Amino acid sequence: MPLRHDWSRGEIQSLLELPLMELLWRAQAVHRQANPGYRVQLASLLSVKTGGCEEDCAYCPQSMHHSSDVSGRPELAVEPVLARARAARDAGAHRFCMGWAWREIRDGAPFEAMLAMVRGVRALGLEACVTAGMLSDSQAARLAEAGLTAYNHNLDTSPEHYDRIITTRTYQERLETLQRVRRAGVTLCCGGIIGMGEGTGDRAGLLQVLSSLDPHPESVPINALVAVEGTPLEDQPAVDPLELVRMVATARILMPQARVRLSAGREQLSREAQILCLLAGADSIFYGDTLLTTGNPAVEADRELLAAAGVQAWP
Ligand code: SAM
Ligand code: DTB
Ligand code: SF4
Repeated sequence: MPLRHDWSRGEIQSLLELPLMELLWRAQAVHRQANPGYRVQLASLLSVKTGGCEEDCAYCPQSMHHSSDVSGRPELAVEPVLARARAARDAGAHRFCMGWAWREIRDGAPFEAMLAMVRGVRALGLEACVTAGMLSDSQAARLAEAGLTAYNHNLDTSPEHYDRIITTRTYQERLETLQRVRRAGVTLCCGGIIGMGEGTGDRAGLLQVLSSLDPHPESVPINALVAVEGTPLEDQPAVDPLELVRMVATARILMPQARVRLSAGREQLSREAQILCLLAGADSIFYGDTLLTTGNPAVEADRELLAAAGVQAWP
């Protein structure tokens, strides 16, 4: 089937609302063709610069606008980061993702350190991903030159719901950042979060924008909100795991070749719910005991999960 970039919001909403059995069947058919071995990529995550961020993303414990601001942790230097990357590789990870709680990248010593980290991670034989907010064309080019595999920058939600979640930067600015990354020849990691009070129409809206990108993002993280105390979203009810299954399945159908990453929120999911997400077409998980500032299932638990599901770690 040819890849489509013209899915309408109505079509996407109809997929999201299909009877679950039908939705899973369709997603599996697409997934089986795109990834016949059901291989799952293990990506490890490390927060290099934690907290004190100028943006006001309502979900994020790293925003200085919230009482949950987790600043105070020292920014990590190149060597300790590469030691963590080596340990992640030795534990079986294939991708190493590094986060900076920045509104945007600025030139200077921390950016030079970021470039050294990217080169070091690549030299270990790992894919390297960075998430650090907005960037300029020349910064994107320098990251590409350092060997960066992917840049993560999420759209998070629909254009309509976005203003209720973030006021300090616009949806349009996010789209422009994505274009800069693409123009530099770095692959895109771009997805969103469910459980932030959005409706099904908003979820369809997010997936509509993602699937209209041409080419599709190579990587699409689907996060379930981790409601952190001190953030404006601390009292959001937990999302129904089946909603996450629906989101993953629909992303898989719309973007057959993308790596659909079952991201934040796995600690709140049963083993069976996670396996349903794999069945729905998720082909990557974050691997390691922490995400950026919150928890993630233990490495041993994830090894058991993959064994129970009968899927292989990538490659
Ligand atoms: N500051 C950079 C940025 O926002 O682009 C990079 C780091 S930021 C923490 C990366 C992504 O993590 C966000 O775009 C958001 O989708 C996700 N995220 C942050 N806090 C989360 C939470 N509490 N629950 C689920 N996802 C979250
Ligand atoms: C993404 O979409 N999810 C990851 C990664 N990209 C950087 C981050 C999840 C963060 C969850 C909250 C935290 O641990 O601070
Ligand atoms: Fe800052 Fe990123 Fe958190 Fe938003 S999501 S507050 S930009 S660290």
